[in-house]
Amino acid sequence: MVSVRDAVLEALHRGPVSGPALARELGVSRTAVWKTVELLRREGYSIEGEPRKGYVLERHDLLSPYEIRRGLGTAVLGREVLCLGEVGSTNDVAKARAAEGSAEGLVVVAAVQREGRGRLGRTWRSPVGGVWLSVLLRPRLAPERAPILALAAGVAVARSLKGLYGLDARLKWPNDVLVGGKKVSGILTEMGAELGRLDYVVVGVGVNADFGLEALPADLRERATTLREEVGGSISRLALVRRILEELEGTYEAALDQGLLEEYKTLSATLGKMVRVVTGDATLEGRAVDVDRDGALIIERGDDLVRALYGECVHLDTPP
Ligand code: BT5
Repeated sequence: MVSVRDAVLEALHRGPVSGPALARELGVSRTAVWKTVELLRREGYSIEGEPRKGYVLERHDLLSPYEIRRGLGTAVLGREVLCLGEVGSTNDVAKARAAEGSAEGLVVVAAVQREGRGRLGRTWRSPVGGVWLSVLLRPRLAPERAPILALAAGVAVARSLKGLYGLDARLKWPNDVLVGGKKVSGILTEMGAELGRLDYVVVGVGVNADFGLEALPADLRERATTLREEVGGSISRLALVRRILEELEGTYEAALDQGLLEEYKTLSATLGKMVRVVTGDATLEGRAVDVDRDGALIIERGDDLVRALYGECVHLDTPP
């Protein structure tokens, strides 16, 4: 059953409508409509009452499950959506829900992260205005192939930035998203596996969206950028979250069918470059020549080809 609240909101999304017309359409009293509009206003929607048109819903950037899911072009991602204010890390929330048995497709979005995490225990700065989201997946995939999902997320973000803002986003292996050589987005995938079987993968995506560089610490400002800086105007987090989910559903399926690599390679800022990759105990240096089906970087070292499945990658022929 659709609630009166959702029915009124849906009608307002379609365009201006008068109180009496809305009451007739929904089969409720005018007072019920008026009270619902007041409720929506308290939730943060800006709804003007205009003499001839009736109620008009102003453009907004409210992140709510309803707004994210409304007409979303996905079958699986976003089946359940949690929108939170301030959290430690959206990945932790999603992992806790995974352990409780939540289904594939759960999306967790937060306004601010106090303890946003990068890879290898690093910190991810997550001020107000960013898109901080995690998606719960339960793929049929061998655990060692899980890194390919991080690449899928990178491609999804790159496609979204191109599609929404025309930005030429590039991927630095494994999955930093760069605009103009600067990091605008980072991806952290974490998995739960048992006896060689993947139980879940949480794909965490952070995008510096609607804030200026001054919101990041000084030491990051050289290497990082934000969409607001690149586009030169405000960014709708709602539109971006929705687009990322739609693109990610496609790249996720492509990754499972092994149809993702060619696109990943064309977006790569790493292939062809001299690189240094530090994995746990080894340092590999040479020319990045390929990415294989598991998402590993193939490095040419003299006459040898060596493989890095994870690690920290530095481009040697461009300044860091
Ligand atoms: C990443 O790690 O790039 C993964 C970032 C993933 C963040 C998302 S947000 C939603 C979800 N919940 C989480 O807790 N995490 C995920 P890594 O490649 O290790 O890069 C981390 C490094 O990037 C830091 O050491 C800084 O140098 C830099 N950095 C930190 N915050 C940044 C920011 N907002 N923009 C650009 N660079 C940043």
